[in-house]
Amino acid sequence: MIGSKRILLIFISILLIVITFNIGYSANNYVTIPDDYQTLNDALNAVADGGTIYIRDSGGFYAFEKAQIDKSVSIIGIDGTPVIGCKNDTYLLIEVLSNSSLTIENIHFKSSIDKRIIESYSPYLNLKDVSFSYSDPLVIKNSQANEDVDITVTNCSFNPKGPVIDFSYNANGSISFVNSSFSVEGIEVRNSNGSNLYINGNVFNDSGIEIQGASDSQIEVKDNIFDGNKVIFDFNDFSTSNLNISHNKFLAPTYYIYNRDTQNTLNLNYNWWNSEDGPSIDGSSVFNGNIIYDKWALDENFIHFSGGNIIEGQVSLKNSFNHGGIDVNLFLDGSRIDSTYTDRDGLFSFNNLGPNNYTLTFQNNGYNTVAKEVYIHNEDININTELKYNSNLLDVNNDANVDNLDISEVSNAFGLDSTDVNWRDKYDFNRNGKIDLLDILIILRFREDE
Ligand SMILES: [Ca+2]
Ligand SMILES: [Ca+2]
Repeated sequence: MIGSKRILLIFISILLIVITFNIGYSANNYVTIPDDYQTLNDALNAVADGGTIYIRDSGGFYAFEKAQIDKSVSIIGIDGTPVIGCKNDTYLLIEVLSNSSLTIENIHFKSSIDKRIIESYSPYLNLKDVSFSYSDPLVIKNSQANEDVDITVTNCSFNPKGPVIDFSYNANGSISFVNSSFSVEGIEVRNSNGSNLYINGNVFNDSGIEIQGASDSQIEVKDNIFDGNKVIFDFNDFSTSNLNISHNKFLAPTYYIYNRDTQNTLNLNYNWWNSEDGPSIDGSSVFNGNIIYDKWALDENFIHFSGGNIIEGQVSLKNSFNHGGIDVNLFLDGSRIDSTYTDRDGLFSFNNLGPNNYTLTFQNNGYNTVAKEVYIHNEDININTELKYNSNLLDVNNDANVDNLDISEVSNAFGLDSTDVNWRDKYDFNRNGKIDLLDILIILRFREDE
């Protein structure tokens, strides 16, 4: 009897382990629609917190009922891009609750225009490679004050309705729209107070950006293309000094730009307005309110700007009487965008430069090249530098040494001046038009320093 009790105990223990294991296992880290579950709600119930729901593209259309998300979950399309929408009687497809975080990748949401796809109260929302057509696609809200939001929309497309940020409470953190496209309606921000707003690298077609309420935060609208027939900027109550709307291409022929905020200037400098003459405000375009746009790109590569800044300065050649002909090159992002030579006094300048990080190089045969990093924010820059000669200047007989043979060769030309028939520039190290003691001293001093 004791033996069989023991066996029973062992059996129960094993059973418990198996059950526990199964429970652990059944909180699935991965579930797939339609392989494991047919509906989004069933998949959400089955998936573990932190898990992933894969939706397989079957070539058809998934019509789901409203789903509430109250955990951390990723929803990812596989085997193509699955097309998903609301069931006929459903108004809202995905409600993201405040205690959750949601990632969606590679899904095409398609529903009639009166149906909302995502309404989020979560501070963590990450959409990537998601396209929305016809629907009321995305409304982002918040549920308590001073949360660190981290909302990113990358490589997504919205047509014809755009996403809406509509916070009820002040937030921290950031909201980013990156490399996405917006048609007909662009991005609407009703309130994003406190959180930074980054709108970078997007394409807006017949659309734009409406901001009402974005104080105490950074607003960056950079590297976007505004195309189509019209572009709309409508800013109101954006009270922040940290506003950067630059390096955008306004290609649309008509723009409606409103600044309804009487306290703050809407700074639209350093954009490309599809003409080297800047924005065209005659005809049907409207610039309304306190807006500045007196500096603009003169080319769509954003190299030169009307009313831009100057980099100027003076370069000297060490121990020389003449600083002309130094090769000065200007680089932006590794590409040479301009070049010039110094005059006799070593002076040079580049004009019409916009806000960027530039690199300047100063080159002259026989001298060590000098490179300088320059950042223009909104001011002129003055650079002074000196180039030091090297052995290439002084090794006049080209034998890779600076020695008595070079001194002897220079000495043979001693006393010549630049009007003489036998004159050779290369012996006149200090460029004073004479082969004299100073030139020989330069060799002697160089050898002492070595
Ligand atoms: Ca030599
Ligand atoms: Ca000389």
